[in-house]
Amino acid sequence: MSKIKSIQAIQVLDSRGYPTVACKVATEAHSAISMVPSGASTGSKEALELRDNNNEYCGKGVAKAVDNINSKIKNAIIGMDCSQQFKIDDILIELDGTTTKSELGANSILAVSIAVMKLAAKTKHIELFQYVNDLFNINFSSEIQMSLPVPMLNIINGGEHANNNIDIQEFMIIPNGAESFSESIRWSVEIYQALKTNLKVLSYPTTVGDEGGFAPNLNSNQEALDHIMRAIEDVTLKPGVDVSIALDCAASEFYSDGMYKLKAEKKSYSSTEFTSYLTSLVKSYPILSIEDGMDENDLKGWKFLTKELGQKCQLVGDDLFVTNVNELKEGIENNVANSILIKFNQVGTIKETFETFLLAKNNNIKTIISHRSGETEDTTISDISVGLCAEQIKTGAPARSDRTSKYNRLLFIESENQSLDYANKIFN
Ligand code: 2PG
Ligand code: MG
Repeated sequence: MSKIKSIQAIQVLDSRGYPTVACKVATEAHSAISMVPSGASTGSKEALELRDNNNEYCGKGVAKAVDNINSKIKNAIIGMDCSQQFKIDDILIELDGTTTKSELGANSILAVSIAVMKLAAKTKHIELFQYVNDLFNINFSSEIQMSLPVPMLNIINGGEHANNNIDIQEFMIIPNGAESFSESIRWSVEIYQALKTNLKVLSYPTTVGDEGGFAPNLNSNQEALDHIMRAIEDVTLKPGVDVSIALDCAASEFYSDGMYKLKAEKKSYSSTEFTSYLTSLVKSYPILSIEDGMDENDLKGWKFLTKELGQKCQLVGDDLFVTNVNELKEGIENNVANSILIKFNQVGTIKETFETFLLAKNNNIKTIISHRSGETEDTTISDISVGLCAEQIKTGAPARSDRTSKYNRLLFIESENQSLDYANKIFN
């Protein structure tokens, strides 16, 4: 028995300089700390992030969420065995009692859920990724293996993540030809630095956006793609063979009155026209993956996009599925998208995150474990990606410690566990 002896939450800062919830949970012998991330381009059906909305911290304080942990949540789970993750998560869900976690806040609930999981791994003296794997397999009578994920690295930032004119939120590289996780990181760093040099030469600013990618003002989305192609070639890698491209359109952010409105290009598209726009990009560039290519409520658009590009491309539902098992079920029934972004703060507990992941696995939906644009030094998502054998991880540029901490954790896992598979076969 590893009884929880103490739970303490405080406000700390995230990578955007706003408060977020940190939680420390301890047994007699061990303790673990979690910090929750926060999104900017959030899906409307995400679990609620409780903010104070008062005159402190520009209204972004999380004192209420912290208080909820230090009072109600603490009273409910103190004395429980920290290895009873699913039971504890059930208690948290019940204590909140709402479908959106609006009573206690998904930020308070998730902080506890993660800290409990980390603590249990420590009490068992095993690595977190190993514990994640055991937890999943035992609870779902499953036999998933472990592997290192293929990274998707965001090197040009736009949309809600940057103060520039680019409409597409994320231009990412997938080093799909690399033989190992460390090789994929090396290639990505070389491309990132080549891109920086090229932007400098062209007198573009090399300041970065929320996820560490460069954020210049450009004339079009194609221009961003051209810069990336050139950077890949500059380091003598082959676009499409060694390194491919992924986009997160975050299309809900530029969809209004039934139209997709691109401000950089001063153009407006219906969902059929926007599908043709994306199809032409896929024809001209080695794009392997498109996330949120349509607005989260544009079902007709999603169906059309999936029909047109679903065989050629990974089509990822982020705002569309919000890591919610019911939303994913509906998506499967409607045959929209073929991959899912998994973000635990969209749903609020480890248990629910795993349930969504299980449904995806059982339906051959590819899984991408993801950071949020507001991050901390917490690297739990790296361990989750390995422990759940997720095909991919998306965690920003290979720069800025809120992003590199996740890659660095994976580099350590790789170096200490040489027998782990690398999930590169998915694209090859
Ligand atoms: C996304 C995420 C992470 P945010 O849209 O995929 O890149 O952004 O956390 O702002 O929702
Ligand atoms: Mg997204």
